Amino acid sequence: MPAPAAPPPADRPRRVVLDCDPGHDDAVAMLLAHGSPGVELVAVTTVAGNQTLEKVTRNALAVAEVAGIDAPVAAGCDRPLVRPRIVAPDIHGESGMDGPVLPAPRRAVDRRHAVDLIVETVLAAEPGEITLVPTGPLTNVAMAARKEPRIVPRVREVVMMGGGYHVGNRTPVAEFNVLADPEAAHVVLTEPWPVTMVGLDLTHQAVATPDVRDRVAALGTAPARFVGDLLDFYGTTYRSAQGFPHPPVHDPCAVAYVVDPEVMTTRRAPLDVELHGSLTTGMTVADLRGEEPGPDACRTQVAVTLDHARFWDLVVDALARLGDPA
Ligand SMILES: [Ca+2]
Repeated sequence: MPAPAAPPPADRPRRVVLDCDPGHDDAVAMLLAHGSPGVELVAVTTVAGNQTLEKVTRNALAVAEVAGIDAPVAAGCDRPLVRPRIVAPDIHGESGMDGPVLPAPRRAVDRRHAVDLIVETVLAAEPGEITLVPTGPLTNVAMAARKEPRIVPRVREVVMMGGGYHVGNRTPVAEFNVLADPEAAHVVLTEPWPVTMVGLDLTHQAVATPDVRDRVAALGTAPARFVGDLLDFYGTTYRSAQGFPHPPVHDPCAVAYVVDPEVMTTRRAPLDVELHGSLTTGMTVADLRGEEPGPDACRTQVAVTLDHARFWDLVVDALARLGDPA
């Protein structure tokens, strides 16, 4: 197994490609990445997931408009590698991002396919410079690794929102992003790059409590109002569809780990995904037996415990920094 590439100097922003399916929580992830001084959002790529590729790409462009994001937005795979497409209107609505009025994007989607943009971005950067943050099904990232294997040792790490080692949401044991394309998740988890799986065990701690909602509302800016409108809709569907009193805001947790690794604890564990179960397809399986392996023995880890206050401080601070870009 090749050694992970040397990390870039700590004083340089972490360069991130966000591969997403907006998606209410994907939108917050985009805003957190763009508003965090420690991160440079170099590209946004989209993948079919919460809704069709056409809808989630439109949503990504709308979020870019709200936040003044100039990074290219490229559309990727419109379906999983092997299985029929599933979408999540029960949580995200017919548009994939129901709730706020979406601004008409003034800019066009990038002409490149998302998979090509990921490959080009990683190959153009120094080894160890680019971090991939997938917050949707893993189709694009798996395709990129298969299309151009030279990216694998050049990626600093993959920090994915998906899976869970004790719990599912779409089924009792499977999380939506992994269940939507488990073969792609298998590729991503078994390539020899470092992977941090920010799964439901962690993200179910990232609930948008009323005090958080008040802090966002108090900012009074257009991006903050946009987030408030997102959380209004998302909170309602999460209550009715999943029985949560306050909604867990999954995707920005993965970005938060890149911004500030101290925001959560992690544990190293071998990881893979079930592809053949009659009850358990899409279940991510972490081997948590025995002593925690060291980084040389195991390049995958799972996120365990979130510092709730520190996480929401990162989100609110990022939103405050965005101001009113429109
Ligand atoms: Ca997502």
